Amino acid sequence: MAKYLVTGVAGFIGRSIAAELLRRGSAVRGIDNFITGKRENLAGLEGMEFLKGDLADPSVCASACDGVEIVFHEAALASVPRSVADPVATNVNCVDATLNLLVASRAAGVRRVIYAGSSSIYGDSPTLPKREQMLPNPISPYAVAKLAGEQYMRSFTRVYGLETVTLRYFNVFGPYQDPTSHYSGVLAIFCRKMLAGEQPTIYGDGEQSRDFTYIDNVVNANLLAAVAPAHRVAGHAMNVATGSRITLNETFTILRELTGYRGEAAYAPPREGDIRDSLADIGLAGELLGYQPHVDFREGLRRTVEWYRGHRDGG
Ligand code: UD2
Repeated sequence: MAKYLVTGVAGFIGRSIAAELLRRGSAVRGIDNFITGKRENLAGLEGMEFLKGDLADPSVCASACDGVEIVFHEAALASVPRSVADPVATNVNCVDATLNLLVASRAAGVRRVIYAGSSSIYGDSPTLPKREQMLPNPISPYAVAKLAGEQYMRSFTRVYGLETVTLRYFNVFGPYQDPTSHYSGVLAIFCRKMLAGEQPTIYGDGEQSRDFTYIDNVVNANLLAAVAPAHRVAGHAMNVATGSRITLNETFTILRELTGYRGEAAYAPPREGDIRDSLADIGLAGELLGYQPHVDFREGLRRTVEWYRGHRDGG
């Protein structure tokens, strides 16, 4: 019987958590509906029990949670612009799915749910770095949905005693991230295009900044959140990031070195719902989990480019 459930296991974050759990010899169940997850991402996870299903269906959530002790809830319809184009789909796949999963977790006697929160909930307030006690100020429907998910987490701890932990991820990147959709993360898109000799597009003036976080740091934070004592972490939300930021223009320059792309970037108008600057204070995750980012931005980007170089077909 699986001890761990990973939702969104065919997405790059879910897949990376599952791979590490399997590497450590744990029994893992994974679920995905393949709306954005890729079947190819399940390669290497053969030791895992896999369920194809949609968390919007409560009976699917019940089967997924059966016998599980700890849930890593990574499933979501990510992307700010996707939510601007279709806010209802984002709500169904982020909010309804999360509530169904929590209800099923409670019914199945799951001990802890660790939730993939998002830095987008901080919105565009000029204060940097973002600290957890700041008032959330979501702009896009995606940010609203991610915030609703974390409020449900907190509620289920307070009302039902289910241990929940929200990890607010800051712009995660790394191997297995889908580079093929225009809703993909910017670094995945840029790596694929620049390795193929195609011109990337920067929306806005390129001076927007992000606290881009390499995937291994996020996996590590999740595993720490799984073992942290409940009295320290249950019902809490904390930033998971590197605590440093870089502009898109600077990123483009580094990627030119790493990929060998010699052209310039194209510039286009800023995206709706975009925020300007993002930077985390990671002190709370350090205090509550013992979290430290072990892989910095440059090293993470180097590893990511190498991975895409070996997977030119987009997977
Ligand atoms: C948000 C969240 C992030 C995560 C993600 C999921 C913030 C600060 N971050 O990421 O934590 O939840 O949503 O989707 O809210 N861009 C280009 N060219 C491209 C693609 C993107 O210039 O081809 C720009 C885009 O306009 C933005 C930046 O790159 O300014 C980052 O965009 P993104 O979609 O990678 O991530 P973002 O910040 O919306």
